[in-house]
Amino acid sequence: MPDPGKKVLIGSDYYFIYGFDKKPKMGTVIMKVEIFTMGGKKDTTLEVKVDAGMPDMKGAHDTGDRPFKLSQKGVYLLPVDIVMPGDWEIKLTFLKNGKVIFRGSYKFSV
Ligand SMILES: [Cu+2]
Repeated sequence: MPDPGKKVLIGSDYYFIYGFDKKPKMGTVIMKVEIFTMGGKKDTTLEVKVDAGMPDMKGAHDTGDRPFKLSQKGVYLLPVDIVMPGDWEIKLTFLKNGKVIFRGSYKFSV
């Protein structure tokens, strides 16, 4: 995926912007995702999940797919625990009516 803060297209109907509440470092970071229709209207009808882990340490810290929670402002939020320095990867999955419509990943170092 493009870097945090950039638009990421989901097919031809939606785009989203994802980010963290702070630059990821040891401890808990809050991931956030905002989804918009192509017309720029906020959309909260999709389901979003994230799996976080260290690619070089398969299975050591993988969180498995966990669903984001929707805030009252329509922002998808989820805390992610960064428990070790090194290379991390988050994998996002977007579903509409239970069907996967987008998968993407982002790697970062802590
Ligand atoms: Cu590790």
